[in-house]
Amino acid sequence: MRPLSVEDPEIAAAIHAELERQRNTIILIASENYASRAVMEAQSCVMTNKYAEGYPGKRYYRGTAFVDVAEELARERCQKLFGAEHVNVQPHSGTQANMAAYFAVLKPGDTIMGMNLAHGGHLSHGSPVNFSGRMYNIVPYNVTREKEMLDYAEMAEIARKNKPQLIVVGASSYPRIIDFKVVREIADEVGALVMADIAHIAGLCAVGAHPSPVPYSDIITTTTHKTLRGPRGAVIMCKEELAQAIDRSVFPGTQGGPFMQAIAAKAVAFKEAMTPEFRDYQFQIVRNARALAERLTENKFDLVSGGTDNHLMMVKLLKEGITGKLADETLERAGITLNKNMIHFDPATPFVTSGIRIGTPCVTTRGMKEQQMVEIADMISTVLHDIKNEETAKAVRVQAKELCDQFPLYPDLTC
Ligand code: DSN
Repeated sequence: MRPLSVEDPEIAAAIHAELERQRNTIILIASENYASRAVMEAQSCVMTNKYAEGYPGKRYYRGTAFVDVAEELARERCQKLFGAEHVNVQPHSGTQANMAAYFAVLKPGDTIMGMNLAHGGHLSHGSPVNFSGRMYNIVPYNVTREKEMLDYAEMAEIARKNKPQLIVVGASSYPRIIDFKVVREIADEVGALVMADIAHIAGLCAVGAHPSPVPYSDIITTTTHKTLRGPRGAVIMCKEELAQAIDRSVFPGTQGGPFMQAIAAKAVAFKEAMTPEFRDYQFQIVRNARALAERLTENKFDLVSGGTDNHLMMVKLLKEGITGKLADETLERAGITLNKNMIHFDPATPFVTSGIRIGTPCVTTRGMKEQQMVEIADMISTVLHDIKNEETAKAVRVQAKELCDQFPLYPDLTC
């Protein structure tokens, strides 16, 4: 029972270095966030020791009274937060949630319509290298070349032609509002179910900063660690009539013992998400994204679809002749962490790419507002416009650190 720093100084040092990295760099990865101290405490608690296969009140192990309390609270709070009919809080990750959802309502070989990964979708929405693309007949839909947004008329055409059993709607790099109501209408016309994967925008949906998919979806999956700002993990929400199929598909269908410490932390995050502060935070994420996008546009960068309605934007670097890979590597040396990303009709490979994705959840959690977004946009622009000059990256690194110092992160944590 020795402390980590004594038991395993190498891991303790790596954790400490990661804390310092998070403190001292500007993190713009659209899918990341900083969980609260309470969420992290719950996530590293003694519930990690407990096996609890099954569900509250019907477990395959004894000694589950207290983990049952945590799982019931997580379910109830998530249900209330989103207005969902049924919730399963056990999925370990977004892809596992999607797998369980597919297994609940589809047979191998059934047809899924999902957003093309290269146009902003997710691996688990039917990429050929993922289980989803290998097990199901995938019919992708795209954004248009002109507006660089979803074209619902084209989506309807594809649905009429292919008669999917399931339409998956949701994205990992799409900067615009998704019209869940129209997707429902398309699905109803062809007799398909709708699954909304709101991993990126869950926090926004919870407070009305993005329209909710709940009235229009049979199943909703989301991770809990992105805009929702909880622990790493996922949940599935669904209509009451699918509750049993979803629960069976998670356990015993695709998972064994749930991570009870993660479920406790999800419960904490859902409680936090019902506060007025969380609501303000989500709307500030969107205002910050808009301010950053506007300044990048003023600085002559091209944004996919010309801007953003949510927490992220995609910058096309074709005109500048810079790859996404060179951009994210150089920006990291300048103290700014973001990721390269395919843009639609990208001539480069997924490992190189012609774009970068920028998101505001992390910097907004630090308390930054529109004024700081302008400063960050200018730092990014300075680096990208002088990408071969290492001195420029070094100078921006000093500015990035100064900005981070004004918005301290986890001031009381030591590791
Ligand atoms: N890998 C996540 C992202 O960065 O968007 C999605 O799961």
